[in-house]
Amino acid sequence: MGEVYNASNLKVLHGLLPVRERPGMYIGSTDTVGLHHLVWEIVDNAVDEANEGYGKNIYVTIHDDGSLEVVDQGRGIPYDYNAKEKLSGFQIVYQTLHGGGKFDEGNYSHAGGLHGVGAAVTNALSVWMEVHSYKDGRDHFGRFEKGGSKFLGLKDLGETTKRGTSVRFLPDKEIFEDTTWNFDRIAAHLDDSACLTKGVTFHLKDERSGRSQDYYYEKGLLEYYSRRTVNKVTLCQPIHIEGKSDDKIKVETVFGFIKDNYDEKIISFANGVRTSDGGYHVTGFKKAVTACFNSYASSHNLIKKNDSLDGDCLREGLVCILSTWIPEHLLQFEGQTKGKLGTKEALASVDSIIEDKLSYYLEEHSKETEAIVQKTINEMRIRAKTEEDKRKERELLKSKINSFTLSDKLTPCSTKDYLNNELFIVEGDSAGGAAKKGRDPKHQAILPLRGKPKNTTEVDDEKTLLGNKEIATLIYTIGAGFDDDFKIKDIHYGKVIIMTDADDDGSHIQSLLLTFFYNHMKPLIDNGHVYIACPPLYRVYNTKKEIYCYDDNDLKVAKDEIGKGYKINRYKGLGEMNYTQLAKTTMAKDKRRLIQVKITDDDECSDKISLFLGKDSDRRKEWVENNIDFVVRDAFTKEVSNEEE
Ligand code: TSJ
Repeated sequence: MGEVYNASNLKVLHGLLPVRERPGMYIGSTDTVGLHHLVWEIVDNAVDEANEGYGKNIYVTIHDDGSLEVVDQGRGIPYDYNAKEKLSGFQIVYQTLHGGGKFDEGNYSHAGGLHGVGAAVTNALSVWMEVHSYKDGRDHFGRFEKGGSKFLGLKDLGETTKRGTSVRFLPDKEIFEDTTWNFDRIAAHLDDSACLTKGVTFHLKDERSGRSQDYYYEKGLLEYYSRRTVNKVTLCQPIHIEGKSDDKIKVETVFGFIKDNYDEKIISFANGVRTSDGGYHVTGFKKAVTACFNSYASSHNLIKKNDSLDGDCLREGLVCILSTWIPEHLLQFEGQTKGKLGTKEALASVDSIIEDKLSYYLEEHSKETEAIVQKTINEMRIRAKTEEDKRKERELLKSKINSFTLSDKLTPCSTKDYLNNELFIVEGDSAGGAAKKGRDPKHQAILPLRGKPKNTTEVDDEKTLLGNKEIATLIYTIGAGFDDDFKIKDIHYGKVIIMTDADDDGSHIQSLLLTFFYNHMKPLIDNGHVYIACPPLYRVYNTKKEIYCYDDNDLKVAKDEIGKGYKINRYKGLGEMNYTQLAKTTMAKDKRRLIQVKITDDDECSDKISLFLGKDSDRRKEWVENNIDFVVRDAFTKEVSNEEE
């Protein structure tokens, strides 16, 4: 009987070759991330079937031989001959790249698969694949080999009481760098799938270690929400809304507000795929929530007639899980990593489903709603106040500067040849002293800054800066105003040179100053007036000669040049140099090395500028190093003859 392969089915197809030739196009990569895509392609098909209401269990087994098996309890894959395609159902699913595993229009299938060709892609990248379709009381079996190019025919293995599909495959070592399955990675995916497919149990078993774990969410998203908000004080019970729009878009969301929390956390999915960049479904959600709370607030006289609640303020403390299922013909992903839902219809659908139900809900839960509205109003007040604070502080600084008499801290220079004059901003009073003595008094002025502000927060840092007397001096000294009033033609110095040590304090002061210039005197940077001084790292000398070195290459050259019997001084900071050394190196127009500060990417810079003021000095330093372009100017490291010393 059906115990033998049906010879007419024994066919060799080469339709899958493109997948083997360019696996990256189909599964992203051939590393471990790509390897696991093979599993998602198979599992997601089983999940789709469960989602349609067929089957309550999905079994995933990592076998000892390196193969992986997925079993569901669905309708079983159609195995019969398809006259139009002249192929059996098995072959269409596993050996062709079009259409994938779907025989009907499969309304809400997963889109996790890269091009919807799921099972065939996995087959193409496997040494072998074995499939059982338990359907109509019979067990139909098929085996593929050599990346799906060889089909050994369909076998009827006889009667069975089972229902469902089983797929087992061995990934090809010729394709993947490493074919070792990662239990935790698979577990995390199954956990996500379980949450979105409530009532279905995912059984994961690892024969290699004997480990096994089940994933089951009775209430789906609601439990996911509870897990995220455990131990948190919330302003309301979780709000659970479900619905389906006219264009058959299904929406489910669970959300709530956490007290005294300022984050907005929206975890969104479209057809079982995480949309980490949001998209139209998220926009629809925000629109509905803002509208409902606004209409509640005005109809209950919680806000004035023409006022409205700000959406951003409303969403502070929001935790939301939003899952949408979009009919296949409407489903569209955008963005480089396809992490954004591009289905425009989702906006109106999600908006109307949520608005419909949420407006009733709010009326029925007036106490909680009022607390959330109050939180929003408070937040709006705080924000308005912060703006007001900022304005006041500016005014204060302005009045300070206008009434300022030159601080005795500044050591000015004697000529008014502004563009040839240089202002050295020096870290610390002692380095300031040396700089003062070593300078060219005609053209070089010195402004010492005190040690860095300690333990400052984002806001405090800016405040410290603006409230800092030296900064006020700096603004006055540069002489061209600041912010909107800054006039580049009025600057009193052609070069503003930051001279600090190459240590953490030095780089903090450096980034504070650069931030200050960026925020309040941007044209100064744009026009190339801001520089960073580079003190030498070494002095190589003998009794006759000395050479200052600014990097290791200089050092090599200097050692050769001085020759036998050279000696080396290594400088750890400006403090180790006396004023004559400073005068001969870091401050000498013809010998020093200066770095001109330029903004490489302005947009990026605006985005990241808050980083400067944040707490993380390592990240800040890294950012300054990566994004502010250091262009070496006046780069002279010539030999210095030692006349006096
Ligand atoms: F990935 C895969 F294709 F290999 C695969 C598919 C793997 C696993 C574990 C399960 C499945 C799968 C496919 N499970 N259930 C189905 N169902 C169908 O293909 C199917 C069956 C009947 C009908 C019908 O309209 O009668 C429709 C479909 C989509």
